[in-house]
Amino acid sequence: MAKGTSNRTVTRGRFITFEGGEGAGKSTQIKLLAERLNAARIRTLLTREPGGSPGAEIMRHMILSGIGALIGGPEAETLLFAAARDDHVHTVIEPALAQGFWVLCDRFSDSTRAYQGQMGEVAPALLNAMQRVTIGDLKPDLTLILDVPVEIGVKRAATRRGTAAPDRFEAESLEFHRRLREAYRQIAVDEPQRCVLIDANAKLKPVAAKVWAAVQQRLLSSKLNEVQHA
Ligand code: Z5A
Repeated sequence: MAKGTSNRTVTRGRFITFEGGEGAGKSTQIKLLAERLNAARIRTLLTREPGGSPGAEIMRHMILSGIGALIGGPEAETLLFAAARDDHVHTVIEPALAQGFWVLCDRFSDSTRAYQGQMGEVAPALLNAMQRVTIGDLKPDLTLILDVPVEIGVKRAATRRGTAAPDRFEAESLEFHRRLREAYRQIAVDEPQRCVLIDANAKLKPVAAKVWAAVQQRLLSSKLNEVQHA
């Protein structure tokens, strides 16, 4: 072995995604989880979609301006989200996981399923093809779906936005957000091994406690085993 190099193998990190409708508290809770994991000496990378890499952040501005919906409807938006995700996965998420970081991502492929698939009625064939190209076999180890009544989520988001104009998705109707909530709840029912539905209609601390309990139960018990057997 060359001088200065180590034969220590790096255990691949875990991939956790946060999903849910508008104002559910994803961005707030993901930061709290990162703090808790860091305190437990687990190296984390906090990222988001659309965006998360320099190239994808440029695309984020385009997408949220509504240009995709304007030029080609939900199919065009699907292609834009896919292009941003491809860059994000290959330049940020995969390298970080390989280096042992736990990657926490604010929205990921379930958002495409819910927004473009269920709400935009984009054909499953297109969604599946885009998924194959962008993420291949990459699958979150855990997806936390934050669930709040639509009126509450929309109100929280409006308070946060203040006097700024709503973006492409924030401007949708209450009925849109109701159907979106159902789409997410269905994902949780369809994939119970990967997803945990979190009742996020509570103050910050109780929601954070539920998030932490899910992470401990689903991922940290096996991590402790790894440490004990190392
Ligand atoms: N999109 C898509 O269509 N397809 C895709 O594949 C992907 C995304 C990846 C990105 O929006 C949009 O892109 C998104 C879906 C679409 N559309 N929408 N809407 P974004 O990144 O700009 O924002 P977001 O992800 O939608 O965030 P959000 O839903 O609006 O918010 P949140 O992250 O869930 O909530 P928050 O920012 O943590 O909290 C909102 C406010 O509530 C804030 O002032 C907090 O202080 C407050 N808050 C949070 N928790 C609580 C509790 N527990 N009690 C009281 N107040 C709280």
